[in-house]
Amino acid sequence: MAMLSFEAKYRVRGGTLVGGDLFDFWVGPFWVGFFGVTTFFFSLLGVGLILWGAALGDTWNVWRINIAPPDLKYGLGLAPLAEGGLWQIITICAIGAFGSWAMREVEISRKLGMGLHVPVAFSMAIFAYVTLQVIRPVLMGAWGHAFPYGIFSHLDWVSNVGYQYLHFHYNPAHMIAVTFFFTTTLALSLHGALVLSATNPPKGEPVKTPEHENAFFRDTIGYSVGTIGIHRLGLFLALAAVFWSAVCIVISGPFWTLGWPEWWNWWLELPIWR
Ligand code: 07D
Ligand code: 07D
Ligand code: U10
Repeated sequence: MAMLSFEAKYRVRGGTLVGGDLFDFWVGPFWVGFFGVTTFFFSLLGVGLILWGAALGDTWNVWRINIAPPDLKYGLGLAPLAEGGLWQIITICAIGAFGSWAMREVEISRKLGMGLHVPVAFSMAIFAYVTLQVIRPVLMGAWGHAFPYGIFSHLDWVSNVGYQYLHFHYNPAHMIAVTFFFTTTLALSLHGALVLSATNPPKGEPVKTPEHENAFFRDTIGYSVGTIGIHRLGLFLALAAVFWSAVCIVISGPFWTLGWPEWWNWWLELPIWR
């Protein structure tokens, strides 16, 4: 495996939280670490169990493979392997693998003397997943409320749960989440376009600087958030999108059981209309 010229400088020991020097080595381009081993273990076991679940099912069509959570009658108990038990162990493996991956990012950040922004960001995705698969089902009293593992089947779950609340677009936290997702893509496209426009001037012209970038937005909208600011904003927008997603689903069921359009009755019931 060829090493990039600068890699040797950064391939130094240290930064580990668990295992000391024991797992402090590289395999090809990948740094291993204690949490690399646990990621590897949980991923392999999880994928193996998914294959087992697929073998028990009635299709090898990748779009239609489905490993469902236990029936609601099992509540928060353990289910037989073929009736949701596999789903339960796969979920443990998934949380183990995602958590290990985040911890591996922490160790690598420490090794390189960097901030923990990347693992913090990934933790927000894990939080959304745990909200869907653990927090909400526990609040509702059954693992059967979680989503199934399958490409089309998880889409069916989203649609069915959406329609259980009549019109999920009326969920106010879903509105906030969707707006943050849209704003994230707007911000990234503006940033990508601005940087490329500054670094790719017409032939013969010098490459432009952040001063030009600032000036472009000051001329256009009267304000520039700045070169570090746009990255802070991007991270905030993306994390807020996922945070509000978790909120929108955890309130559906545990805290609001009617259709979401009815939530807006508070508006009609304001005393000012009386
Ligand atoms: C581009 C980084 C790479 C990651 C990829 C995903 C697997 C699954 C497993 C066959 C942006 C790898 C996929 C390992 C294979 C089996 C058992 C990330 C990038 C390429 N979804 N979802 C997809 C997951 C949920 C929803 C695609 C995962 C919720 C809708 C892919 C999770 C809800 C649509 C996928 C998860 C939901 C999708 C593309 C976990 C609300 C689509 C994902 C662990 C969040 C789209 C057929 C992508 C699609 C799609 C994976 C959860 C809704 C299969 C791993 C329950 C509406 N989801 N999803 O690019 O085409 O992500 O579906 O939580 O339209 Mg989903
Ligand atoms: C959960 C993914 C976590 C992933 C992890 C990593 C691997 C490794 C390996 C590639 C959260 C996995 C990694 C497996 C891969 C390799 C090597 C991310 C997660 C940890 N909706 N809706 C959302 C929109 C409607 C409904 C969120 C839009 C309908 C329900 C987002 C529309 C109805 C739920 C969103 C729309 C409905 C949601 C999803 C438009 C259906 C949820 C993003 C334009 C009839 C879900 C927490 C997210 C949610 C959710 C957007 C329409 C129902 C805000 C834009 C009206 C039931 N919807 N939706 O959460 O909040 O990502 O989940 O119509 O549960 Mg919605
Ligand atoms: C950004 C940026 C920026 C950059 C950038 C980027 C953001 C300005 C400077 C980065 C962005 C990009 C490159 C753009 C593209 C990225 C995306 C679109 C995001 C999505 C990414 C993907 C889809 C790629 C996903 C790929 C992955 C996750 C890699 C897959 C990895 C593996 C299969 C290996 C994982 C490694 C592990 C688990 C750790 C180490 C393990 C090994 C090496 C394996 C060997 C194992 C061992 C030695 C341990 C032994 C294991 C044991 C004993 C357990 C076994 C147990 C059993 C029971 C078997 O802003 O700046 O530029 O570039």
